[in-house]
Amino acid sequence: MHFIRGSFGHRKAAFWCISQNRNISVQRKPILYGDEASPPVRFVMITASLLKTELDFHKIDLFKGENKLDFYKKINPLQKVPALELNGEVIADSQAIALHLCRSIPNDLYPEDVFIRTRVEEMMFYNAGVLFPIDSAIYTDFFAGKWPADENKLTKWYDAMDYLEKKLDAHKFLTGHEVRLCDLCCGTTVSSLEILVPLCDRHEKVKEWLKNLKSLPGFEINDQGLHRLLSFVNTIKTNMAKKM
Ligand SMILES: N[C@@H](CCC(=O)N[C@@H](CS)C(=O)NCC(=O)O)C(=O)O
Repeated sequence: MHFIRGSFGHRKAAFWCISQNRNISVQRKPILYGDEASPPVRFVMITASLLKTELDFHKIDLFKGENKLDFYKKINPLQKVPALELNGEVIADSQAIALHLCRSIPNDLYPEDVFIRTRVEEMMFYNAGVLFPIDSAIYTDFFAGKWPADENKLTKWYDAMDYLEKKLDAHKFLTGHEVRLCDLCCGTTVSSLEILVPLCDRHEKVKEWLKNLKSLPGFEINDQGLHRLLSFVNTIKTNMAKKM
């Protein structure tokens, strides 16, 4: 086997090889850029793991500001993680990445049934439009030294948890008795903020749901990321305590 053209640059992932006088296109594994401390990154990692889709993980250390480096800005001008590079294209949103992976392989996370899909998307939009922005706003304040958390944001968070509690009243997971894609994205978000803002007593179902998710294969990825996030949270808390 002999390479006739190769490009390992960040924008062009594909390379070609020649074998037995026939051109064969060899596609590299998709590259996932991210930091496991980030809930949307963990969401993509868990999805890929459950689908048995291999990704090359390229660490972008958020705590070293690597998302602001020139090379990464060229990959994702939004300077956010995750980003997935495949076939020379970049997808720069976790929900879009996870849906793309699910649409490529038949699976139960995002089954063919149109109405189940709609229910799954409903909760994915809830994560993207409600849960994640609150999580992100509270964490941004925390890392900027604004602590305790703003009451207004906490109220919004607990209201959002009330809605999940209602959703989980009738069944084990957000849309029914099976785990779906929306459980993964909402679960990574809720478990991340839980480190900083514990759930209330009235959120028993949410706690039970998190416990159920934790026992799923692939969800150890979440624990590893939370562990990394927690170590930064603890460092900041220690520094805050020293200043008091
Ligand atoms: N909607 C995006 C959100 C991505 C996002 O905000 N990621 C955060 C980490 S959790 C990030 O990259 N923050 C870096 C920064 O804002 O500088 C997704 O779900 O992919």
